[in-house]
Amino acid sequence: MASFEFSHKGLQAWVNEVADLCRPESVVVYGDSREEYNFLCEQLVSAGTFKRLSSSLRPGSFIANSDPADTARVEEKTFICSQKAVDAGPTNNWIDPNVMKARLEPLFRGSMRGRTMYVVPFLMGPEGSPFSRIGVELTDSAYVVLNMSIIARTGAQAMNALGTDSDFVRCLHSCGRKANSGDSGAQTWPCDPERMAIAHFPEERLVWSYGSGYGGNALLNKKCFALRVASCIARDEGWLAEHMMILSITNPQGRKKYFTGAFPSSCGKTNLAMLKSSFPGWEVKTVGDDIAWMHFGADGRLYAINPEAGFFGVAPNTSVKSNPNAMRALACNTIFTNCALTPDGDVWWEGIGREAPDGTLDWREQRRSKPDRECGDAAASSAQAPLSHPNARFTSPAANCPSMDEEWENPNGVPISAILFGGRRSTTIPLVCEARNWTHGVFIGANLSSETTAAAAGQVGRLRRDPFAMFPFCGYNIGDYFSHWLSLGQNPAHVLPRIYQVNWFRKNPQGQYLWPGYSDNMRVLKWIFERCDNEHKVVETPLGGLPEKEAIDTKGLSISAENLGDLLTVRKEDLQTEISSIRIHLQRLGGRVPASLFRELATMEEKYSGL
Ligand code: GTP
Ligand code: SPV
Ligand code: MN
Repeated sequence: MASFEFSHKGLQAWVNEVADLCRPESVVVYGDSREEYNFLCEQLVSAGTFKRLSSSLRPGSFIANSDPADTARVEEKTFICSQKAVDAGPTNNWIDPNVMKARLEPLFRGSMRGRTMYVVPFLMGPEGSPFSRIGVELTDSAYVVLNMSIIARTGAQAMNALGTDSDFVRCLHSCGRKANSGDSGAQTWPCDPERMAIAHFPEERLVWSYGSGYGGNALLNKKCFALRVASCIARDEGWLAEHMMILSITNPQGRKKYFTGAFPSSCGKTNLAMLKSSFPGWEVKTVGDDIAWMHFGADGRLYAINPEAGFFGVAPNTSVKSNPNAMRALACNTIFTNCALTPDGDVWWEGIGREAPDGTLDWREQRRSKPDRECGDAAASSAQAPLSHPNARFTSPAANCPSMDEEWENPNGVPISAILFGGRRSTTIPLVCEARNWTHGVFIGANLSSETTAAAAGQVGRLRRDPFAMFPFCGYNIGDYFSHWLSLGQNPAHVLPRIYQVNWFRKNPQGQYLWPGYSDNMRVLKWIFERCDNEHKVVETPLGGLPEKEAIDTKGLSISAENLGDLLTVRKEDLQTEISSIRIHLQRLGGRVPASLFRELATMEEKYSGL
């Protein structure tokens, strides 16, 4: 049992308290040395949770398959337990904090029996940055520890930051065990999906997660801390914690700008952040692929840091063609979850760009042979059960990624020139449009929408409004969140980034994408870059300013004039539906939605009537 002495009294007290409750067999502090990392990998190989991949094809890498009932974030079982229900607001499941604790305590009681409890201090953000924050996760999952050590800064960097008295966010995690599963703790993927709960106590800077070992449910540094709890801290302190990628773009004259972009889960952040430009002289580099913490600096500009140190990226459709930088990042020292395993010890997924060899094991460890082994787009082979799970993921260190920007760990962050909002919209939303001003940009963010994806459990392809891509991640009342964004725009000292809406996913009536996407998104980034320098005219529409057709550089692109026309057309009949859908959405979000967003809706309607 806990025989550890921490010089940090608060940490000591909390570790003792949790060990008393969860009754682990031992308590181990994870220090992030090579030896500790390898030891845990070996342990997971012995337990059957990990399989080591071929050391020549995929050195230092492992594959894990989760329980089929534990493959994605579970939004219905995610709670914001603020003191008052109204502070959690309409987008969150709320339960009184005392009620939630009384419900979860019996589940945590003895939940770590027969297991080790790992103490994992972690730092979110670059070492020495005034914007970085500390957390400690207590977990009974070695799989979680290893993933955390890749996507967050664990070990000495975190310990040093913690010191003897620094504040930290408390993250308690137990996989639990299914009722009647015995006490052996020997399952390869322990979990308790029936009783799973991911509970946030924002006022206490505390997270309790029980019953899942997967992704954002269990790697508590990521969505739980860096978005849900951090969004509350950011509101209190006047900054922003956002579900945004961060990239840099350099033009042929060597001038560089940084953009952030909010896209809902599995809607293209990682791919955009790692975009490989095909335009001579233009270059894109990566700062972050999922989360941005942003602060206004002394010069009035908005600066962003990436609080993470690695990627937990969507595997399906990642290929040398679609995302060569990600393929390099996952070439070694990577953990793959719910991918398929080839007979020669490599990973495979739909859309990897080559055929699956005969005898490939699918993510449920079933051996598969023709005609399942089709190569192609994940969606195209949906007639067969896919070999990889649609939310299969790779966990890779940023240090592996050849496109990291030289400033990606700048403690002060990088200055942001433009903010992008995008989602999967098969109709209505054009390839790109520009917000008229900050308030209109906040209106665009507030109404962001997408067809749902496999990143969260539930139906895929259903249109939902996902404000700022934060619907599942904003830790407080979304109306207050909109007000927070609006208020930052009212400070005359602030030099505001421009705001854009983009849509790579518009389809023709046959269901085919109109836009090639991926590296060709560069053509849109280039237009935005030039707009930030006041180049080009825009065509005013009720949605915002569209590019003139010839302003999008299509050199070397084989796209029909008709398709490009469709991508840059705002249809009156589509707008009518969009306006009523936005009205329902904003009304449903309730009384705290700022009046200025309804005024923006009225303006949109006026412009629509004038068409
Ligand atoms: P999370 O990690 O869940 O937050 O996802 P993300 O926003 O980082 O999305 P990601 O870049 O991983 O892309 C998700 C899926 O969309 C992958 O299967 C991509 O191949 C696909 N995708 C990304 N960009 C594009 C694009 O421009 N066009 C098309 N058609 N698909 C894309
Ligand atoms: C997302 O769903 O937005 C992700 C994956 O980035 S997870 O970490 O599981 O939340
Ligand atoms: Mn994400």
